Amino acid sequence: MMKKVSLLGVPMDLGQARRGVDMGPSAMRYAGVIERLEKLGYDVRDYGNVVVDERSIEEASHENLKNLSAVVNTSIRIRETVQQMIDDEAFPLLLGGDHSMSIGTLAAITARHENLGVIWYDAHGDLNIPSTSPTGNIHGMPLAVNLGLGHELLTNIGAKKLKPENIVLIGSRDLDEGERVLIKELGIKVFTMHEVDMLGMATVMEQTLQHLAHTDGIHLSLDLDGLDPMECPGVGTPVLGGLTYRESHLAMELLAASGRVTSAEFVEVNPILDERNKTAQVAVALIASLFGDQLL
Ligand code: Z70
Ligand code: MN
Ligand code: MN
Ligand code: MN
Repeated sequence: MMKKVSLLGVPMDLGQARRGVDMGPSAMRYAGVIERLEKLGYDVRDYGNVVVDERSIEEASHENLKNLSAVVNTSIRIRETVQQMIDDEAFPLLLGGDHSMSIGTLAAITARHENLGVIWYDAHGDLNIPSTSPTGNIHGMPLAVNLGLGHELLTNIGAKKLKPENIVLIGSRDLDEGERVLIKELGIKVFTMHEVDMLGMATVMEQTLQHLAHTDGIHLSLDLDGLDPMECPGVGTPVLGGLTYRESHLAMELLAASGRVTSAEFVEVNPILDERNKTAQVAVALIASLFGDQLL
């Protein structure tokens, strides 16, 4: 892995209804993310927080897309900053913020790769389009947007699209009907909780890396609600039966050992719903493992 890490906070809460997830980046900073990375020998450049548009009441739900223009404007700013990080040859690490931020992150990263791979570590598929979304929440749509599906104001943010065969979902356990149809139609690789239980995390990661062996870099998009709410209560949409802290550490360690991950984002930390910053602490511990921290 590169020795230069660039950090960007995305205090974004526009992609879903619950307030507080905009404080996620502060919570992870407070939990010592920069210190952990520096201790591991990385040169950390902190870009601070991206400017996030205010919610406006007029456009509360335009075509089943809540806060559409605010998300679009913010995504473009995220894209611009991540492009700078890549030009600077640093590893982009983003802290969120709700998962709609991935629209901007991936817009920048896919453009700079021929064949980007993506690991979506999440209880959800985030593969809704406006016509299938049960909520109109854009944080349920970013992966679809990056496949080129959805409102064109969103799909136009990135010039290049992800390839369905370059995506692996891990930890899925709350998929909407439209998302299931899309997963089958596009043949996206998914390790639901059923597969994680059957195979064990070591095999899941081995098969994930095999599936993405042909890609020229891997982006890890880790939604903290992929973990079990017992260990990560500070998320907006907790779903029972999630990945454990230990499984997630193992996943990060195996990714670190592979040397294949070229960018990452840790999202959906909501300190208001958390217990003593536990979820942010888990996020920072997982970040340390992803960057090569070892037990011995
Ligand atoms: C649901 C929807 C979602 C994240 C929840 C939930 C989506 N499928 N995404 N938390 N990160 O509203 O589309
Ligand atoms: Mn998500
Ligand atoms: Mn989720
Ligand atoms: Mn959520």
